[in-house]
Amino acid sequence: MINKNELKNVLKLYLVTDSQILEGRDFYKSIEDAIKAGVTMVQLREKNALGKEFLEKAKKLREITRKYNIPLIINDRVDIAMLCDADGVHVGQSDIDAPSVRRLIGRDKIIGVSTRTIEEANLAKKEGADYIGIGTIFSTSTKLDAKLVQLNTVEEIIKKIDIPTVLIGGIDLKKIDKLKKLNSSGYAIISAILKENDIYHEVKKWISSI
Ligand code: TZP
Ligand code: MG
Repeated sequence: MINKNELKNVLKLYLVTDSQILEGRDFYKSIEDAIKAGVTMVQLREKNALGKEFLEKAKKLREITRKYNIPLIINDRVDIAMLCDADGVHVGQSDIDAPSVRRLIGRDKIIGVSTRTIEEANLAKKEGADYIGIGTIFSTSTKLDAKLVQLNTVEEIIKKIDIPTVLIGGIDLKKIDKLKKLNSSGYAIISAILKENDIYHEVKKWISSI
């Protein structure tokens, strides 16, 4: 069980999964390599998997993340999170609302909510989110329907709302310097890590630059 006071630290380099980006490379080995190199939290995000496959992946990732003492968050699916005893759930604006998620998963688990505006961020905090995702920061081919958030809005949310934050969307090592001054607790990354052939080496580079 993760201590919520640790949340800011574990958001630092938050790996979000996408099996498509791996293009046939081994899913579990890829995630384990990233964990060994230092990612601080993992979110299982499976937009195309049916329940059975999703649950199987969640259980296996639970074993791997436990071995390294890394929190595991499940995207969208509260049922899967409960069944694999994940550390929490991440929901977007069109998913089950945070208070309902809380009723199901209990007060000790983590709820993350995706936000794009100061109003959404305020509401997420009020409704009991433990952290908020802010994005899309830069355009990305990983999520084509994503809408960009201006950097001054990101800055305003981080300054005005007292809640751990993670920035997401199109973030890579070249763009990270631009974001550091915003003082987000961390960064959520898919392709800039998972598209690399040497995931371990890539994560090491991230660790030294953030
Ligand atoms: N939500 C907003 S952008 C995004 C999600 C899940 C995709 C982020 O992926 P990448 O490859 O790091 O841009
Ligand atoms: Mg969602």
